Amino acid sequence: MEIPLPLVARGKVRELYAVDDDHLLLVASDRLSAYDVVLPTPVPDKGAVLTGLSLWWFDQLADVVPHHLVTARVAEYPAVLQPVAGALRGRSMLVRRLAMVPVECVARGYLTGSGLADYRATGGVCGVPLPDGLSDGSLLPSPIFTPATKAEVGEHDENVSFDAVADSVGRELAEELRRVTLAVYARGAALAAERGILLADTKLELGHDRSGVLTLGDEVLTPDSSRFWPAAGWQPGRAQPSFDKQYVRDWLSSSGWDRTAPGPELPASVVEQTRAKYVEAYERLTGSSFDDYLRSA
Ligand code: PZK
Repeated sequence: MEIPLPLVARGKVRELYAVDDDHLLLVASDRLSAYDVVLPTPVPDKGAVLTGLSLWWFDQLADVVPHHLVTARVAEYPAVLQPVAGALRGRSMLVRRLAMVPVECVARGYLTGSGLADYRATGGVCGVPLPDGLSDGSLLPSPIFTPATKAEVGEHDENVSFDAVADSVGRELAEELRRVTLAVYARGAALAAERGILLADTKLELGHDRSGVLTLGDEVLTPDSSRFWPAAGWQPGRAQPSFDKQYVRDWLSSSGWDRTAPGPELPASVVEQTRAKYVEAYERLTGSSFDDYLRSA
């Protein structure tokens, strides 16, 4: 469905549109990426699950940091969007336009991914020293702020030190980014742990609103911005199973695909199992029915 607004940015699996000088529309698709490639087969309701989770987290985090959400009820969207309300319901958010801080704000409680690569090369992550003997999936002694700078399209974000962030945006703002990022991680990890889910790491986008208040943007604490692991399967020393994408990864690994674009179409059984994992993540974390969320949007 064509959205009748100017496109501001297109991510791998979502789009951002200009509504007016003060507002943007964030739209999450049902596309899924695996091994950095967007797959041709959508997962029904994935965009709605991620949007519903973000909305719930914004609410859970309201006493930690203000957020950019205005409304996600399509009936409250501007008139120009009413003809496409059906295509936006559940998977979009009307947000305040922020002046984004050009730093990917990442918190890690467990070691994996680019953090593990950094650790193996330097003994720390983003200049934060870590003890010897850690392996893939290890619990860190305490959560750490591991900022990155946004890479060009197609490249990976580059991990940078806290001092590099301070040189770029000023020490005072760098300290505020670290404090907010670690506070969001702490709240997210504690809540997820109560539901049997480990929050390995998470990436936030922060910006300043028109009054200069640091504000949480984008999506937050979703499976696309964070690594969720089933607590029951955690075992450091190997790659951890992904809460949401493990059926996809297992199927892709046995498919003979060489991980170059385009990826293969997924079988219906893998799509259905993966959709069920996304819905399960929503329902376990929020304690609410996903169908109720869809009805409310
Ligand atoms: C903004 N992105 C990332 C998200 C994309 C790209 N409230 C805001 N104000 C100003 N800018 C942004 C936001 C938000 N959120 C977010 N880039 C700019 C992004 C989704 C799809 F293509």
